[in-house]
Amino acid sequence: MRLIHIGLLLGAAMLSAQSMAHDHTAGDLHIEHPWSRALPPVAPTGAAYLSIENRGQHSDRLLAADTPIAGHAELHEHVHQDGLMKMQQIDSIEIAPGERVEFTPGGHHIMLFDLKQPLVAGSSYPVTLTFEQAGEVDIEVMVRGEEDKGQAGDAHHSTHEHEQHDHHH
Ligand SMILES: [Cu+2]
Repeated sequence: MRLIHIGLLLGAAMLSAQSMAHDHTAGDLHIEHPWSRALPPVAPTGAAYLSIENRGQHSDRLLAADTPIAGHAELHEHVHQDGLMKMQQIDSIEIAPGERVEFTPGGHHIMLFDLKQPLVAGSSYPVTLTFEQAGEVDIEVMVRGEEDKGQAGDAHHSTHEHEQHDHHH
């Protein structure tokens, strides 16, 4: 645990792509690049993004997310409705065998309500994911500032398509 923390501190100090590359494997699930966008201290809500790959033979479902830095967290998706982009809560997300589910701005995300601490660039916070099969999985989410834009995730999806999208509930 101590080694992990030192790694995070060094990564944050360098603000390099390396600092985002802390993957997590839980059974058949491989979780990559958990990150949040840095927000002003007054922001009441935030969002976390990541990708989950199922390298096993059996389907799993992400059922819930929880973090001590927020009053509560929900699984959300974006839907196009009447020409508008809207968010709505979903109960769970299936991660089928051999598939990768991406949580990205403008797509699925973990919505954080009643933030108890600001999302400061370079910091990180813990999130517990609950899966139907894999059970509870603890991950660490990196908070990225503007200068880190485009470094998380893969090049095949845009990270800035919906960055002006507000989270209103
Ligand atoms: Cu949301």
